Amino acid sequence: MAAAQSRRGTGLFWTRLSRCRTPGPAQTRTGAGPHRCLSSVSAPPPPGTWSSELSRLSHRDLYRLSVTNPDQFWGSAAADRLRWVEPFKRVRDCDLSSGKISWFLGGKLNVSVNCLDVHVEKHPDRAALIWERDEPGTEVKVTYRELLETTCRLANTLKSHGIQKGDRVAVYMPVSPLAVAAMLACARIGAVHTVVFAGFSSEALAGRIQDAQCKVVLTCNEAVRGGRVVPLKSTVDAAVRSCPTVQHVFVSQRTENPTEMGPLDVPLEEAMSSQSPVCPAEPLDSEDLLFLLYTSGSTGKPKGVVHTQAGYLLYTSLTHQYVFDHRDGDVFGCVADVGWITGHSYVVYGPLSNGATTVLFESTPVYPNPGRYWETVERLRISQFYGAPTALRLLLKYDDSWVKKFDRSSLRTLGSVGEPINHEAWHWFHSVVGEGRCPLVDTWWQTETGGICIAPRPAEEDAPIVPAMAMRPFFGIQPVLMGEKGEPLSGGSVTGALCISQPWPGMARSIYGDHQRFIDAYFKPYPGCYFTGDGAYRSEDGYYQITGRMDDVINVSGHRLGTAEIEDALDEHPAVPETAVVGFPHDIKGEVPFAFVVLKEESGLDRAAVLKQLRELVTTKIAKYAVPEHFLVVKRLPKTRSGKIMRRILRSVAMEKSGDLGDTSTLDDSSVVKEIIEAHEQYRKQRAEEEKKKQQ
Ligand code: 7RM
Repeated sequence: MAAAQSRRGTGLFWTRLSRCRTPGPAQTRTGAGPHRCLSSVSAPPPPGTWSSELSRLSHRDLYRLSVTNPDQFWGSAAADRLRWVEPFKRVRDCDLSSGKISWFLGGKLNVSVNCLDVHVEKHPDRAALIWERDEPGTEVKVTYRELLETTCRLANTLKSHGIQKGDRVAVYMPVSPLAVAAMLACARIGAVHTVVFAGFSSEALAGRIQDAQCKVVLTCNEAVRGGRVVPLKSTVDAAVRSCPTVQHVFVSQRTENPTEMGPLDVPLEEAMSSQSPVCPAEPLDSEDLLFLLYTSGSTGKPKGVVHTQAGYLLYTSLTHQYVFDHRDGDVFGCVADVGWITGHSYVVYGPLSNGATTVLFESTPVYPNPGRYWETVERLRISQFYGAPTALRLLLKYDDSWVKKFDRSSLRTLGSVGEPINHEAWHWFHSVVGEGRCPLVDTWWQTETGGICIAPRPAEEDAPIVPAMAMRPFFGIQPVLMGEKGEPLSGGSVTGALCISQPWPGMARSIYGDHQRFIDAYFKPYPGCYFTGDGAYRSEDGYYQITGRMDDVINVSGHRLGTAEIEDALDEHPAVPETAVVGFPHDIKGEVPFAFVVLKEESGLDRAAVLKQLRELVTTKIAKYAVPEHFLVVKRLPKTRSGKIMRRILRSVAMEKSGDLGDTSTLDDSSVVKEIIEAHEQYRKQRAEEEKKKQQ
């Protein structure tokens, strides 16, 4: 009876839909103010609705449906696209103002089954992974059947070492089939993975392990990148010394170099070989934790962003298919590291849930030469290439022949992620790499959004891609721009704080161990809405363009960094009472940290030595890429009467825009500005001289 009713409801809905005029993006935005998401009580749509009806709709109609009837849209997508052990009873129960977000309530499923078993049933011998190893031409293919077996052996290994549902597992590994199997093995048994980018220092790793209270760590003896070996095991050793929760460290042998094994260490391949290649999948609640991923915020402490099972999987699966125009048999090439959210969503979960062949890129864009990406495209016949603007900006400096000598005819879609893509990089990517025939999707999203939220939809009817923008909200995403007084801005040609007014299944659910911080950071600034931390511009046509962060987060080579994290590291130096770090433009990295440093008034202080120690501090506390490119020693920092550092002024000085400092009336002592400008003048001269010497 219930099913019959909602079927009739569906029919009615379509009649209504077919009669209304098609609103363009400019129209859909009006009225999209900060809403409370009312808890939905409607029953899930009947099975088959997605496959028989919705998937045939145009993108425009799908978008309209997704915002007018999210229960219908997401309910049918979830019912038909995912395999459930227990069907869900309710599509969503959300209230953004209190940070309560639940999707597909009452349902049970297993993410690893959806990424592996369902495809093994249909095409066991299709390549799930192509591991593009550091040395070109040494790629390794892993079929869906093999990946399932490896995942099960790893899952059984974890189980036999006491890992149970809900336990946290740290993964500190380079991009490799075992890293993917580790993530999926956790998903299979209901453990929660937290992948830590293998470029982070031992202290950064330890901080994350401690916060998540991980029971085990999975790592490799060494990583291989750009022809060099990078020790990983020794970094883990140093980290776990201060991590009492860690009971075992599993060590995989990426290279043949011997590894010193301690009492916690278990050789991973050996342990797996004695395990069964079959492991029953744990049925998990839609809202059980799938993973934590630490990301930088505006405080010194990175936050463990929480993602859960069904909503995340559905969202990555749908975005992967629609944004990239993924089709059966495609080879999907996302060159991100699995240590970042892009690696989670578009190397692992999105592509595998769609049965794609996904590339694991272990190398760098310039190893052994600047043709590496395109030689890989030719050799692996890559259909979609998804990368970061920072790499493109680096590559376009070389001769175009590095691109043109390779066959790129397999490419169908190009994608960009992580930071704004400038016009030069956009055009080079589109016309040189894509020969002008592949749509280029500039995808905006965040660790917290789980998947792509704003991107062009090239497959949409009469929707041209405007270089470096034309970004439209994905299904279910309702962007709102907020003005300075917190009011929603309507119309085109406006710039404001980018918020999203309705929940979507892929959004983060919490910050691990600190739900209040989750609410405060994302839902308090604009009550009832998710605040992204970014600013954005909306054109007359209703397209969005991201203008950049509005908080103290910077983006170095597409890696997100809190300036406070760097300041905390610098402040540990005994001769440094105070520092302030701001973002400074860089033509390849996008942004680099610029540090203003106050030194203790000590006689005989060796400045050069202190600065060297400061660089080392940041390397050991965070990572190499976080080391400031510029250090400017100043006597004092500009502060308000309440003692807050005015970073805005420092940014202007660094950018040499000191003629335009804005309002300085709240400064405690305005003479500090002159002091800093003079110090900067001197610094500039000194840098210029050093440059000259270098060139001679
Ligand atoms: C996927 C990812 C998120 C921050 C975000 C933005 C910036 C990401 C774009 C972009 C302009 C883009 N997650 N950002 N994509 N800015 N255009 N297409 O990068 O959590 O690591 O970073 O990155 O500032 O808030 S992330």
